[in-house]
Amino acid sequence: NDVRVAVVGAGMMGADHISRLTHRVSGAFVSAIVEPDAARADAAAAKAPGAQTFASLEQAISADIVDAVLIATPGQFHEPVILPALEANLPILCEKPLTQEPESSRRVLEAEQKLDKPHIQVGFMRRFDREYEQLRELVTSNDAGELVMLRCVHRNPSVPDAYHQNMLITDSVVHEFDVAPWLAGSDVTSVEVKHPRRNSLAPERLKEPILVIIELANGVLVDVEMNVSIQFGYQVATEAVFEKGTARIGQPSGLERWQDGRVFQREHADFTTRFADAYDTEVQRWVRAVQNGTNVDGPNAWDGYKVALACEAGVTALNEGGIVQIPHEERPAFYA
Ligand code: ISE
Repeated sequence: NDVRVAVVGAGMMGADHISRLTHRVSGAFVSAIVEPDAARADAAAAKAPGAQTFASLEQAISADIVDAVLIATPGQFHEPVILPALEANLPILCEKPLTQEPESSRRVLEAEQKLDKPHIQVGFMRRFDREYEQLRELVTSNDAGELVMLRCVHRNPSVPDAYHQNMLITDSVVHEFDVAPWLAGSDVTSVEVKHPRRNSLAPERLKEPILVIIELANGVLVDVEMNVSIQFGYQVATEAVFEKGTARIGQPSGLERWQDGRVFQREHADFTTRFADAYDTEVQRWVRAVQNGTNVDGPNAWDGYKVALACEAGVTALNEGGIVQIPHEERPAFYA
């Protein structure tokens, strides 16, 4: 049977997932759109045949039309939606981050562990990007020797008005806090933030770009240039340094054009196109996992909690300076 998905939040990411579930993912459809902004809810429902709109998830659950929940609200609104979904025993795909602080993530873990198995997958879509997968295979194979460093650039052309300074960490570097340990097979142990000259084109409230230095338990060092006012386009790229060579992912691809004394190629404008295939794969695999009862096929709530710990250290490093350590925590058997 097709999975009846309630999508919570019909903003940029919610609308993108509604379109994906309606047109590109098989085995599921959008049965409910939960969105307090009625105009936005109606606009989204018009594009998803069979979807009803609700002001709260509880109402959609009471209508008995929900098998699984996809949460695409901003991070600070995740916990109040996750908890009733868990209470109703529903599988959840929660957009990143799980929650914004370790404390609320711990409440989520506690509620989830009352169930028979993990129900939450966290939407770290980079793990489903073909090139990230290839890089991970290269690390695991040891073909180029041991991994030594990851040099990451994470560049946005601009950010919305609601984006504030700490979001450089909690909304953006959050991705590197998930994907770097996944690539390297080792946990984050410390975070440091350096400030280069400020980009005068950044909104007044932001002091950026920043350079984030992340240490992993196995000695791999990760540096992230986090830049959200770089104007030219959306770019997420990594150079991996190994003992016997290097590898790069995230380079521009497609048509190259030579004209008027210049060579050029198109760059992405935002993450919905840069990671379109990764999102498709992520949601399709999640739907399959819901159908076969495993619920999760990707990063789980424990991974989300670890990222929340790294973000907390990252925010301290951003605002207070210094190298901020992250204490090790053992993964519970429930999340093995
Ligand atoms: C946004 O929320 C994302 O998740 C994007 O992947 C990231 O590049 C951007 O900086 C965030 O604001």
